[in-house]
Amino acid sequence: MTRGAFIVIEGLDRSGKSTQAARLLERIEAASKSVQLLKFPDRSTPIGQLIDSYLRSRSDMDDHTIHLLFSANRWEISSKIKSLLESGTTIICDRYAFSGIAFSASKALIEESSPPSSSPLTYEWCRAPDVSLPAPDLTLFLDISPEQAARQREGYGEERYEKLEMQARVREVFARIGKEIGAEGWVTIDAGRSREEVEKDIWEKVSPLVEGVNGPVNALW
Ligand code: T5A
Ligand code: NA
Repeated sequence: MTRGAFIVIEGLDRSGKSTQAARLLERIEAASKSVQLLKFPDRSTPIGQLIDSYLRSRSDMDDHTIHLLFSANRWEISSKIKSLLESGTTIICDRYAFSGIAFSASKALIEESSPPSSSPLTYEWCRAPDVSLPAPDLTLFLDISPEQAARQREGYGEERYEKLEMQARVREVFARIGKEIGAEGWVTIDAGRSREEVEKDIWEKVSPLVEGVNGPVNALW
């Protein structure tokens, strides 16, 4: 028996994740397959509303607290993810736990706003709350230089983490995560090209999985 594939799209801010997630959804629907698009943070839940307010700098929070809320926002949807996959639905997920680690682990080194007394968020500490969430079958990392993302993509700089120094650090942490996951589960896509070129590369990687995946849903780490 096969199940649905769990496909995650990751990348820096404004790398084109939502654009590509929507195109991928259309392609899979056009192939008459059952598919659902998810996005993290899911700003629609009560936890998601706290996250939204923080990202728009309408509220402040301790770095540990906001990190755990991002993770809780995934846990509150984790059983839905698992049952959708088991029922044969492919899931496309716009950001996941890897963003959680990359952004929180980066900010500790960058943000002057952290009070001097707060302990830094290490890579290991940031990873811990997401351990044993459903694991993606494939993560597509949309790679773009922070400079290019800022230059050619509208709206850059509106939210809290959209600053060049922060994004450069985030990119380094993503590279570390990609190495740990390994080439089978983590594919880097050059997102500095046209929407069509990026879409074509993504489809090449995803189309074999759309027929279904064998074996149980894995656990993250
Ligand atoms: N975060 C997230 C954490 O700190 N911890 C966590 O656990 C999680 C899950 C919000 C922030 O939260 C942080 C990371 C983020 O800083 P979000 O809600 O995903 O995360 O942010 P959004 O604002 O929705 O998305 P992004 O800013 O990341 O943008 P996308 O989705 O990467 O880019 P997209 O597709 O919206 O495109 C941006 C613009 O570029 C154009 C588009 O038309 C659009 O105008 N564009 C292109 N232009 C030229 N060439 C291309 N190939 C293009 N593709 C898109
Ligand atoms: Na987006």
